[in-house]
Amino acid sequence: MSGTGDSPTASGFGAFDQFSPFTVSTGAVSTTGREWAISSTAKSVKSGSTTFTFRNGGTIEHELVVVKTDLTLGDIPIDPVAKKFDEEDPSIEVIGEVFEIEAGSTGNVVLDLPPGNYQLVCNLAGHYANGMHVALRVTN
Ligand SMILES: [Cu+2]
Repeated sequence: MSGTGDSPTASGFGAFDQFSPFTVSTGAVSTTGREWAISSTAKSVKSGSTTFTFRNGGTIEHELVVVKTDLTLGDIPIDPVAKKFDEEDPSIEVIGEVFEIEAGSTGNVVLDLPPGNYQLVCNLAGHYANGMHVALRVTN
């Protein structure tokens, strides 16, 4: 507690946002689903309001569910009868979704994303197990 307190440290610059090794998209993620894959324009986004665009590039109906989970991509447990995962499962948190849309259609949803690990998936019967999932990381 010396009296000569406030030594102004050299730069007035605050902490710059750190760079990510991944593609960081500012608040927008474009995805395309088909049999049997989902592609995404971003591997990583900043937390906060994010607009998801989902284009159904397949030949049957698909959906885009935004799931926050630390489970390995593709490893959300599937109910053998329903052939889909339970969206209330405590090991995941469904943040929101673009509800199922026709082939050739595009839908959007704006979601507020906390930081963490995510999977963007289609949870129609059989679709997740067939490979309709892609990872997304949400950073601070
Ligand atoms: Cu699907």
